[in-house]
Amino acid sequence: MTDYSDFRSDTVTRPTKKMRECMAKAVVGDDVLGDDPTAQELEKLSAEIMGKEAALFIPSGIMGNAIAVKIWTQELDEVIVEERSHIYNMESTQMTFISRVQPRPLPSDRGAMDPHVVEENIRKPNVHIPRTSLICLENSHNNWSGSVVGIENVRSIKEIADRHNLKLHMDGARIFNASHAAGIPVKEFAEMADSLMFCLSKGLSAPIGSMLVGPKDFIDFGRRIRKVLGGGMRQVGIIAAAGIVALTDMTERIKEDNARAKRLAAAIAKFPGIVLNPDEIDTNIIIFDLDHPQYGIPDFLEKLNVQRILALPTRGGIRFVTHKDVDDTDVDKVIAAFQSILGS
Ligand code: TLP
Repeated sequence: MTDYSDFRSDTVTRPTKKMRECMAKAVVGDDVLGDDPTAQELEKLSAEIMGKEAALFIPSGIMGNAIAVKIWTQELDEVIVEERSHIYNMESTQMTFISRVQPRPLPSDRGAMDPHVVEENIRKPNVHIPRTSLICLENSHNNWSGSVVGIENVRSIKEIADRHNLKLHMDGARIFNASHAAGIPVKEFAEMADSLMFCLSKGLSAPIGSMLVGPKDFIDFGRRIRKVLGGGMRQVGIIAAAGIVALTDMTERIKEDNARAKRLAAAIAKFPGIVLNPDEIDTNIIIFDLDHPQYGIPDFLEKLNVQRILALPTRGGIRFVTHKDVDDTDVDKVIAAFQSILGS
């Protein structure tokens, strides 16, 4: 794959040299027994960065979201989710499978649900219907082409949640992308959420892992649920060491991914058959549709593949994601490929 320009996802990023060095040197212990100092350091650092009481290192983003739903809900409950959200569409119904609760998907303006609509959809207590207990938001929003859900929208929804005694969980898989784009510290987004999950394994380039942050009793219970789900990892400091480098060295670099996506979007939007508004690209994800007499999405992806460019078919068309392991040369290669396939 080395000669490919791989824009399928920021999950393809490889660990940095420093990550590998720190992994090799990591002091480890049995984390399930509570004595891996490196995992504990990563959890402490994550909690500090997000301004929360505690944090839990989890193997994947989905497990973090699943633990949060499990803790904040009871069977027979309902969870308000945005209709294109990852938690609703791309987590193989973890919510119903693990927590036995029902999602209530709501429409949005590029990921931002109307607070009034959210409030209208909170169920009134009644024996026939589920109880609403949780609202989930996603920031940045993957399936809305990496859009940022603005802090004012998040704040309004949090106020509603508080007024109705509901919890708010944020899927912040790419919260650092959202934070840079909005010019708002991650802490401010986290403050609006009772719990937040963010990924180390995406733009931050760690090989594995995500973090769940929230109140101490929530995280203590989360640790038990992680174990039950098979996520108790033993000498996990080896991986946590890379996570520490991700948080200390890699968060500022995320700006470059956002900027590169804007440049790429502006260039490819000009080609005939590309349905894309480049002004809507806030962060590192570009989703565009194809309206071309000659090519459907599979043919177009195949043409790109021949030129050693990888992208993903997704809801709404084709997805390109910028990240550490694609640079300006890769972006130029994509623009040249579009030129050769589509003309001008
Ligand atoms: N997203 C992956 C795929 O599932 C599509 C990707 O390549 O973008 N929340 C959001 C918003 C995500 O985008 C993802 C991963 C997750 C949660 C789940 O993270 P993992 O893959 O670590 O379980």
